[in-house]
Amino acid sequence: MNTLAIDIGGTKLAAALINAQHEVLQRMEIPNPSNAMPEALKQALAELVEPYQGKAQRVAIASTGIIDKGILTALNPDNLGGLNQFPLQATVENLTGLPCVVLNDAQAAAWAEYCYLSTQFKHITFITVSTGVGGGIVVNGELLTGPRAFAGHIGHIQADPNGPRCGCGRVGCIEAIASGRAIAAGALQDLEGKNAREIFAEAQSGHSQAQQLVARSAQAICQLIANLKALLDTECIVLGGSVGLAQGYRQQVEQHLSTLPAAFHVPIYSAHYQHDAGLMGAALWSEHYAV
Ligand code: ADP
Ligand code: BMX
Ligand code: ZN
Repeated sequence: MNTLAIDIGGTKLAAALINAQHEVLQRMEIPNPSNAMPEALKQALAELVEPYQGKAQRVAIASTGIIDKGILTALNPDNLGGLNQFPLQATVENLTGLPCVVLNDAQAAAWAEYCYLSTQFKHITFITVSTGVGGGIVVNGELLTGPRAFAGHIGHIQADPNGPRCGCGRVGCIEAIASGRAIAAGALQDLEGKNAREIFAEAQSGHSQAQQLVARSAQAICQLIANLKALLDTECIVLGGSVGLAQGYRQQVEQHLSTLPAAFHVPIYSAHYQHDAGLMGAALWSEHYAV
């Protein structure tokens, strides 16, 4: 049985075939059109699934946004061009003629990382620091999705009541301070217009404003982790997303966390499945549900 796994992020769409041995084959990526027109996402999905026609028996999708009963709604419309009530599951079932399972990208990644760690831990929290900041929570071996599929949207916990307005409409969300978009939005002078990847490269070569932007992000994620520890007594944190996996970032978060009281300490791992955690998690979830 091959699963066509799809990961819809605020910046990119990825797809791959995942076989029965859980190997990731024929991976590809295209940019997310980030357009409010549902037709733009539909076209991008058509382009993405086309090379896989006839090669898979089911589809599993991890997507940014609130994914409730197969319908995608952006919580932070800035990250997805304001898409609202997009019929994701039905669209992909029509495009491929295959059964399709859909869940939030960070919830999916949490499931993959939990499956990998399950002999060691029963309570883990995955945090993606990427275009936005997302989360997936596993408690006692169960993925929390919630009655409205909203569980784990930890990027929208308030970090600073005087902070920048978040695209979700709240003020000072962690996402508005720590995400890739927030890092880019905070850039001034010679850094203005650069994306988070470029700002990280500047920080590596000693640019002090770039270093401050990265440090501000890492500090906000550290405080989020301390809050999660107090709320859930989670046994470990798994960090993913391109910012979360960037060189030196996890170490900065660990450094800040080590300065907090011991009760808030929790081990932090980089995602075992790296940038494929969402793809793998969706595929494993579809097996779990045997669609
Ligand atoms: P998505 O949000 O689509 O899942 P990513 O996890 O790649 O995608 O996150 C995209 C964000 O990560 C963007 O803000 C981008 O600038 C930033 N980014 C990409 N590569 C790197 C890198 N090597 N170092 C730091 N930031 C990166
Ligand atoms: C946002 C939100 C979450 C998502 C998180 C990470 C939208 C469109 N997305 O908080 O659902 O899990 O970003 O998403 O409101 P990514 O695009 O950074 O991978
Ligand atoms: Zn928010």
